[in-house]
Amino acid sequence: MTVKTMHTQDVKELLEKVAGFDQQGGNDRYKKIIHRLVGDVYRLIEDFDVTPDEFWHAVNYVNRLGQNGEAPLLAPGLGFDHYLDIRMDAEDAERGLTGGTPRTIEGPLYVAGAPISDGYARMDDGSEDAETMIVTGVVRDQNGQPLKEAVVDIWHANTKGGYSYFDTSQSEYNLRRRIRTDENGRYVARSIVPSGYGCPPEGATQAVLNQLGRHGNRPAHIHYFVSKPGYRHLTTQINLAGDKYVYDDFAFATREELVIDAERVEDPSRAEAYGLNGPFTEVVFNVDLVSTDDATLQDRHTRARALEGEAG
Ligand code: MBD
Ligand code: FE
Repeated sequence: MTVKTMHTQDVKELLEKVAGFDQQGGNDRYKKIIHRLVGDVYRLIEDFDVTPDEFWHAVNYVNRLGQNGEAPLLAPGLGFDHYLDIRMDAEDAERGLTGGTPRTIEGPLYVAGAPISDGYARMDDGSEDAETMIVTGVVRDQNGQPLKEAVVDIWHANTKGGYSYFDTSQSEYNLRRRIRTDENGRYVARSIVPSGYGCPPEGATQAVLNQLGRHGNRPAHIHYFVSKPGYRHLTTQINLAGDKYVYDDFAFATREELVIDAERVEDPSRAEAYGLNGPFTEVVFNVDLVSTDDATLQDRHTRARALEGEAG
């Protein structure tokens, strides 16, 4: 059927009441956004002739998405996180805040309050028999000068693509550390080479991706928050070159400057320099921060994160 009712006075009045336009209380911006959002969905129902069966299926889907805690996983799959990055890049350009290491999405799996140390940290708890990885680099300003005491907050998955805290089989803060750069701006992390991430196959996010003919995989990657007072907070990630999903990430986080070669090192003297006694994989990622006086740009955005405001 092709009935059209959106233009009627009934629907117009319904939408205005839904959005609280006839009420004194509440929040004006909120009202306008709800009016637009609900109106757009009504219009979608009309334009696609959505049946009641389809509508209630969708309502039930939203319920299941929340029950699984997957709303922040569906968001990057639908490109929202990357879209916000595109907007922030454009805003930075408008402010003249150009250059520096590019941002990319945070993702849903950060946990606040990881152990912090100076210069060096071992990130893995030794429980996995995995390739040792050294991740190292220098944090610099726009002129290439090293920045000491920048905080490099790193998190990544284990060899099964799982993240500690969310994967309760892992120890507390496994593969999560904060490292303050040394006098020379350097950080060194000893860890294990991560695997890529795949959305839970039976989950609500993968259910949508299946309908779109898409997979739910991410390449092997390492997340970074890098900050220092006086500089723009950087949220980014690196992808390990060669992974089959590097240019086919379901979360759209890949950027060319953030695809990093992982080098297999067999030279014993280079192993020894890191206190290792066998071959390892070395990943070098230097980070360039952009200076700003704007305090609001120096911290990560507020969002609900595990243990935010609880742990040290
Ligand atoms: C991840 O590890 C991730 O980084 C994102 C963006 C989404 C799902 C899992
Ligand atoms: Fe991730």
